[in-house]
Amino acid sequence: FAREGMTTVVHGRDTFAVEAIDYVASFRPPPGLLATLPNLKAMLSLGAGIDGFLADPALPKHLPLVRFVDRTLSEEMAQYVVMHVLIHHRMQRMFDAAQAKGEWRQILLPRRTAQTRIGILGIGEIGTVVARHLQPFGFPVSGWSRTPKAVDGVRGYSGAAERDAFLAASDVLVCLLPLTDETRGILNADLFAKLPRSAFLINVARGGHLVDDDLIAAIDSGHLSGATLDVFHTEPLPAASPLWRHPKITVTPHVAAISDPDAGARTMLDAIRRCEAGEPPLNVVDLARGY
Ligand code: NDP
Ligand code: OXD
Repeated sequence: FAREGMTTVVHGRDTFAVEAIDYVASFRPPPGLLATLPNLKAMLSLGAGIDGFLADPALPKHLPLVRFVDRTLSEEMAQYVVMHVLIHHRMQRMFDAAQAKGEWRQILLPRRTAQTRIGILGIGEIGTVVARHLQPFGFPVSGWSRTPKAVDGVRGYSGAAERDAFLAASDVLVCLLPLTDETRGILNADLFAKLPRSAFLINVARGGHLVDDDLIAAIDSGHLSGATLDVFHTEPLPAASPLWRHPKITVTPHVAAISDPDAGARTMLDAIRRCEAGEPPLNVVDLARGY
C-alpha cells in the first residue's frame, strides 16, 4: 500500500482523523465504527464471509462491501473437506481408537466411494471448488443453492422446494452457506431428520448455522454418525462446551481456509484502484440478499 502512495493505520493501535479514512479492511469491524468515517468510499472484507460486517447495526449500507474471493482460499477449503470426508469414509477415528488400545482391527470398509454421497449445502465460489476436488475419488456429489446452478458432474438442487430431496441424498453434508437471516440455525433437528441414517456433518461455514444441542441429540440417538466442526457460535470455543469432548465430534479452531495475506492485499488494491477509477469493484456483496 505504501508503494502505491497510500497510508495505512490500524484501529486500536494508531491515532487517526476519521476524515482521513477512505477504505476500511476488516473481518468483524467494531460495531458503529464505520458509520463515524465521513469520507469512507468502500468496505473491504478480509474474509469470504461478511457476516461480521452485517453484525454492525450502523453499517453504512450505501457503500460497496467487497468480499474476499480467492482461488487459494477455495483450494485450502477443498483440502480440509476432502481430508475430513476421507477420515469419515475410511473410518480413521475407529482405527485411531483401536491403535490406542493396541488392537489389530482388520475390517472391510462398509461402503465404497460410490455409496458415500456428498451434499454441499451452499455450492457457491468455494463449494464449487470443493466439489471438483471430491469428484476424482468417485464420490457422487450434489449441491444445493438458492438459484438453479449447473456445475459439471454435480447433481444440482435449489430452493426450498428441492431441499428435502437434496438432504435425502446426502450421506455427508458439507455446510458452505453464508450466514444470513434465511440460513441462521438451518442445521437443526428438522434438517438432521431429513438426512439418511448414519449421515455425517461437516460445518465449515459459520457457527450460527448450527443448533449445537440438536446436533448432539442427533448423534447420541444414532441418527447421525458424527460431525466435524470448524466454526462456532462463540470463538474461541468456550472450555465448557460439550462439543470439545464429544467422542464423535472433531473440533478444529476455524482454520479450514485462512485468507492468504498477499492475495488479500492484491484483492484490496484491485478494489481500491477500481473505486478510484470510478469503476465498480469485483465481488461486491448484495446487501439486500445478505451475501
Ligand atoms: P458464495 O456466496 O460464493 O456461495 C454461497 C452459496 O450459498 C451460493 O451457492 C448460494 O446460492 C447459496 N445460498 C445462499 N443463501 C442460500 C439459501 N437461503 N438457500 C440456498 N442456498 C443459499 O460464498 P463462498 O462460497 O465464497 O463462501 C461460503 C461461506 O464459507 C462464507 O460465507 C463463510 O461463512 C464460509 N467460509 C469459512 C471459512 C473457514 O475457514 N471456515 C473460510 C472461508 C469461507 P446462489 O448460488 O443461488 O447464490
Ligand atoms: C472467511 C473465514 O469467511 O475465514 O473467509 O471464515
